[in-house]
Amino acid sequence: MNDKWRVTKMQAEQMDPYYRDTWVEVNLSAIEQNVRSLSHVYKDQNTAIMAVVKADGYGHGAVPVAKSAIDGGATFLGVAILDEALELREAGMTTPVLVLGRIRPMDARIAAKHHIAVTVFSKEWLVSAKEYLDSSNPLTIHVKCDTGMGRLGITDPKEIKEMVQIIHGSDAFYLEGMFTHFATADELDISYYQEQFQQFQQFINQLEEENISIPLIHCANSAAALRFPKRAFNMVRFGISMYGLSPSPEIKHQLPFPLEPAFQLKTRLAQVKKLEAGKAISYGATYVTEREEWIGTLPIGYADGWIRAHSTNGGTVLVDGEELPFVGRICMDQCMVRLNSSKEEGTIVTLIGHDHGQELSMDSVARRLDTINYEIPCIISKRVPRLYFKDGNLISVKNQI
Ligand code: PMH
Repeated sequence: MNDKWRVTKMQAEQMDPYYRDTWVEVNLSAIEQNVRSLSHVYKDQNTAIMAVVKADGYGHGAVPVAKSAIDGGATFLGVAILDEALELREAGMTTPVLVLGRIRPMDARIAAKHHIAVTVFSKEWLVSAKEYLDSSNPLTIHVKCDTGMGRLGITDPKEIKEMVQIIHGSDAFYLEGMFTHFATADELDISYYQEQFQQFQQFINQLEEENISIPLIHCANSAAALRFPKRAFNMVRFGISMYGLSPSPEIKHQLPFPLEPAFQLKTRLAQVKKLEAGKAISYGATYVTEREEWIGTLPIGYADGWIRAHSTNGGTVLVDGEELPFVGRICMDQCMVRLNSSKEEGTIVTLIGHDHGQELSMDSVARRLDTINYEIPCIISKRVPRLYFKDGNLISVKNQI
């Protein structure tokens, strides 16, 4: 058994058992380091780091990622929905959390009870939510401004005044933040980013005109935080690059420090067989062996988020450092690859990550599926256990089924 699989008794208590040969390895040291590297970029300015751990930490696991981000210097957490915020609280985390999406007014009380900050972008919402709140437990609010993303937020800087009147007029609310979100901060052409930034500045000017002071002003996602630190105000929302991935291939060369990817997807050969020429593989019998071929069956399929397009779009895996193609259609729980030679059953197969000095990067896998790197770890399903490594040692396992 490899050394990295050896665990202490205390660590063993953090281990969910799992009974399959397909798993994700999350390198928590990489996450911690990516956050620490960002904090060095901001060492001379008073800018907090929010670790964005929505969607179960972009598929990596929200709680362990959040803890590592905090070890690296993050002081705030961001999620998309209230349930995700409550998961962090249930895990005993007391770090400030902001829900970046809308919550229902009737859920304002539970958010307040758990000290979870929420995003607000309408007066009507405030009026409704007030019915569910009392001054002994005020709800923390960040007002969202739509400066050109066209998603959530007030569009007119003048609306700020009326919202602040309602917020300040009630002991049930505490106004902590104002923010916006960029649509194109990861593009080489920064003109639209600049337009959005100027529009956000209008909202800030409005606050100054009305003599309203708000402790936290934030706008930067990873791309903006890495490229434009002087325009980050006092908090950045660090998502994709905390996981070691570039916000886009175009700006990879502009990043101020090397990012360390945290996510690898591995499986083991379930069966290896030699087929003679003319034998069909998988549903539809779309692949037929041209000669005598070695075929390996992998215990991962589209129900694990390993969708059929990986095969139809010319996907590959690494086995003992060799890049090998998928053959035939990917099934729900299994798929096949063509080997160059006989391999022992149980040999490790890398679908994303490193193997014997070779790499199949998240970016290359995303390109294969004509999508962005964000999407790939998010869609690897809960059926695949997540194994957490720190300093090269396995420290915990999460199996969500
Ligand atoms: N802030 C908000 C409001 C977001 O929606 C996101 C990511 C982030 C910060 C972090 O961005 P980053 O991962 O680029 O650093 N949101 C999304 C999204 O809605 N779809 O893809 C990423």
